[in-house]
Amino acid sequence: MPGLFDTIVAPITGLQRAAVTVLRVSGTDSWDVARSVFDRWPNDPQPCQMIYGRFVHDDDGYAVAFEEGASFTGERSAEFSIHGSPASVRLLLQACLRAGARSAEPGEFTQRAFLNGRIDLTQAEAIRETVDALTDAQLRSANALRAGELSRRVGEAREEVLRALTAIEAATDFSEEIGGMDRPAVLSNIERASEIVRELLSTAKRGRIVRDGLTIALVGRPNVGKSSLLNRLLGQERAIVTAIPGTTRDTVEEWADLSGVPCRLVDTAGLRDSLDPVERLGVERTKEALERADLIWLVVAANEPWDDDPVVEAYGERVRVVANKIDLAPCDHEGWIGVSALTGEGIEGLLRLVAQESESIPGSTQVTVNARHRPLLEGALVGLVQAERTLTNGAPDDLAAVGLYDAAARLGEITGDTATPDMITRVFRDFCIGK
Ligand SMILES: Nc1nc2c(ncn2[C@@H]2O[C@H](COP(=O)(O)OP(=O)(O)OP(=O)(O)O)[C@@H](O)[C@H]2O)c(=O)[nH]1
Ligand SMILES: [Mg+2]
Repeated sequence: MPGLFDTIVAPITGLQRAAVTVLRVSGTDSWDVARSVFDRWPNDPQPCQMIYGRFVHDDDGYAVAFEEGASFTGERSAEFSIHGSPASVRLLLQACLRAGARSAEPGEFTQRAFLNGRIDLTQAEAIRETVDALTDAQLRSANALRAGELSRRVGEAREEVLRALTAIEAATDFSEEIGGMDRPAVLSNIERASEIVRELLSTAKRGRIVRDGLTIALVGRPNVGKSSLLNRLLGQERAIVTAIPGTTRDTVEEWADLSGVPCRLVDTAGLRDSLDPVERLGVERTKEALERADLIWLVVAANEPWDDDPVVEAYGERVRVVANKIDLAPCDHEGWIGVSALTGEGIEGLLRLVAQESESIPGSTQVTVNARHRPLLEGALVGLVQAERTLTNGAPDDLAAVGLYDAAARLGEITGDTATPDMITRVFRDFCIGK
């Protein structure tokens, strides 16, 4: 990003037309910029107090001053609330640019907050997640991350690793002065660190479901009513339904909020051996959908005889059998969920099942790890396990330091303590202007 110390400006509310839009100016010269564009800017502004006045482009509104160390970015800054018409926003932006500010890059306000030590990398991610949250569960999860719980736990694990490392290094460098290493103490440091890392990793699946939704694949033989079920759950005619077997050729994905759980429903091409090349490609895609689904609903027709299905065997515990068309024949199979996509009967049972599968997701405030944290935690665990093995196998103690250094670096990358500029840029890459 250009000029880390430039004074920057951008609207921090949405870019669409609104009653009010807020512009933020951040950087050493922000108060001078404010003085140039706002007629009532005091010589000695009181921080966090709204002042009513007129802006140079002849709109009226409020201005607020923030002191260095007590603003979102950690820098001296000013915020202007003006009428949110495209013209008013554009004219005030231009006035700020003329007064010496430059336009903020996407994510630049948050990046400065990180660089100034106001937040760590996980909290920066949490800001993006908070802004992007569509469901209650996503907002709660983002808030938990923003509160810094993950950083605290990762920090504790890293502290244990650093203690173990210090003990090993000291014993290697000053063995004559301090005698041998306290092996049990070092091993228990490693053990405690591993425990925290394992515990955090155990939240990864739930984290993914909260963030990306529970992926549910609807699969089964042609014509059993998979697309009809999808449409019924969405409350709209999303997928084509006909009486002709092989109607769905490609996977159809759609978001749905089922019992408060964000779900990605994937309707698939009916599974059968076909010579039609298009249908065969569709069946290939069905197989891909099976691989990545959290949950597989094997749809069968209640009015047709049941053969053991290879899907149950191949995907075992992820599969639930949904017997559709119970308006035509009853479903008395133990453990199956009977529904009718046509009449809506039994759909409530299916929704209850979703809520059960997602366990406590909607009400949970527990912090979870995301797709960036997970491989770092897994890598850290590998280093910890290697170090523990080295120490218990009678290999030279300083060899254990290799795994521990690696673990400490990876844990530090999660919070940003040891992240390279490249990694930091990657975190901020998906932010939008004004964040
Ligand atoms: N009676 C009854 N008919 C249904 C029900 N659900 C679907 N159908 C009918 O079954 C036929 C097939 O429905 P689809 O939803 O296209 O079935 P599909 O499993 O998606 O089929 P493919 O895309 O070919 O794999 C249509 O004629 C639907 O109207 C139901 O619950 N009861
Ligand atoms: Mg279909």
